[in-house]
Amino acid sequence: MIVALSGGIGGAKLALGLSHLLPPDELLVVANTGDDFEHLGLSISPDVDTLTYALAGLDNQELGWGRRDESWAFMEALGSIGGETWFRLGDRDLALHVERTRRLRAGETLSAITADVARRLGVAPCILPMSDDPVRTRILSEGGWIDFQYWFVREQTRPLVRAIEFAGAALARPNPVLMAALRDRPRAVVICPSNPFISIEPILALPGLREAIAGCGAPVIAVSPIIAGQAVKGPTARMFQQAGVVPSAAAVAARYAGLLTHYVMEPGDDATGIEAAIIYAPTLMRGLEDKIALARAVLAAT
Ligand code: FO1
Repeated sequence: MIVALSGGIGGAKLALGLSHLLPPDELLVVANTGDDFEHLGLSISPDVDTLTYALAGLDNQELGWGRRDESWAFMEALGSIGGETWFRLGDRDLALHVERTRRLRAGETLSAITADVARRLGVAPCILPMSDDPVRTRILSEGGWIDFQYWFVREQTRPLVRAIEFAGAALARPNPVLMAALRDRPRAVVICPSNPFISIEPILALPGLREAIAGCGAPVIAVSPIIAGQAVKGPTARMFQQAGVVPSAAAVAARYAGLLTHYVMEPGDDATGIEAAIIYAPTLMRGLEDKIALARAVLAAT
């Protein structure tokens, strides 16, 4: 079993590559749920959905989130009556949100709903929320603590990040399916090229998870989301700068200190100080071929 820890866009790309090389029952993709929130009365799970849509071939590649061939009648109608439109839910995406919210309220777990939706959309590998208990990433900026999506989407990541917390993580139970997979000695644990601060560290903050990964006896292979000091997408590089650290592949590896056996990074990037076997491979994933090639480089270390 390959256990892949993932946030949204970058992680979903590698997960798709891995899904082309592995039998479905040998890939477990663990989704960050720290980005989840309640909005317009709906339960939103962005990273779970980005993974689901990507593995179903339904993802919106321009936006990097939501569904392809989307229409926005609901948002337009909502705006016309004065509703909140800063967080955009497309009409087709809305169906998933309405249905997930209904099922959660009826007492089903996020894991069960995610698995059922994925199956209905034709996704074969398992997409697993990191926990069925609520964990909420919160950002401390000049104005105080705000919920992640308010910082990420409404404020467009502009407020300076002073601290990050994963509210609820200390009491959340890591997904038992994930813990069982780690106990069963997986073929490898893959840390996808996602933002370490806000996509991977909420997963690693779950009680016992770091220890379970470090002790699982398998290679732990991270892929750098930084190329030549720049993030492929999103605020990763700026978050390092705000923490007083020069953004680099090595700076990302340092966030995973003590966990990694292998580190996949862009040819030409500086590996000085990284305590893991270095695998140089192209990490920019434009088309499907790039995603599969990177997945192949990752699996070659196992
Ligand atoms: N990101 C945006 O930048 N703007 C949006 O309006 C937005 C809506 C949205 C709706 C559903 C969903 O699953 C994701 C959505 N995202 C949006 C992406 C999301 O905020 C982030 O990409 C992740 O939380 C970070 O991984």
